[in-house]
Amino acid sequence: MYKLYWCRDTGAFAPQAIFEEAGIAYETVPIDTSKGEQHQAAYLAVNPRGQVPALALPDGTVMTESAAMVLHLVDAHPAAGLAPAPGSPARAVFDRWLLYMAVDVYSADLHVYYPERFTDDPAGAEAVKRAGLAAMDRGLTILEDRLGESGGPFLMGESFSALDPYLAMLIQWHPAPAEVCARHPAIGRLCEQVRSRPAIAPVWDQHFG
Ligand SMILES: N[C@@H](CCC(=O)N[C@@H](CS)C(=O)NCC(=O)O)C(=O)O
Repeated sequence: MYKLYWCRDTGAFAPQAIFEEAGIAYETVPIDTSKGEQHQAAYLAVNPRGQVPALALPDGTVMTESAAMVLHLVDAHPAAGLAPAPGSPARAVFDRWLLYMAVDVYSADLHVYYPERFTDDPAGAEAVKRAGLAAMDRGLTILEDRLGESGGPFLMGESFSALDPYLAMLIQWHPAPAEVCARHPAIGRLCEQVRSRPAIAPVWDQHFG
């Protein structure tokens, strides 16, 4: 069985949303980041970077990186229909937006959450945070434009995919998610669609409720 090293309000939401949507059996191993458990030896043996999530596959292989987990799970469980077929042009589009969100927007958010990690000048932390927020806002504008181009309501157009919970998760980490949704109505509609999906709603409450 899959084993998801888990904490509420973290990137563990992305693989967990896939497990629930696809009806895949998994167990969670709680790692309380508010207590610093991600930096304790037992967890560092799983993920030396001290970040949540981590995912142990049924054969024991351990993965880190939420976007890599998404790619692995959608390919390992194609019947769930959460991504276009590998190698197809639509899949290139899917990969593009998943990587954009993980590399650009998730990273920008980490600058907002942990500004002191990105400067050796204690007086510079506020500036790092502002720059992270500005980068996040630029990224969200690009994603709103993508929803316009796809025709929505989802990042892949009419089809819900594993991209959509990933974007909705990033929005919840913005310091002002309601303002983001008001400023970017297509993103607001997408968040509502994700939040209200029967399989995802309980996971949403666990993480963001
Ligand atoms: N690139 C990683 C980032 C993981 C990450 O930064 N996780 C945050 C929670 S969302 C974390 O573990 N924070 C605790 C810490 O860094 O000390 C991924 O996509 O999985």
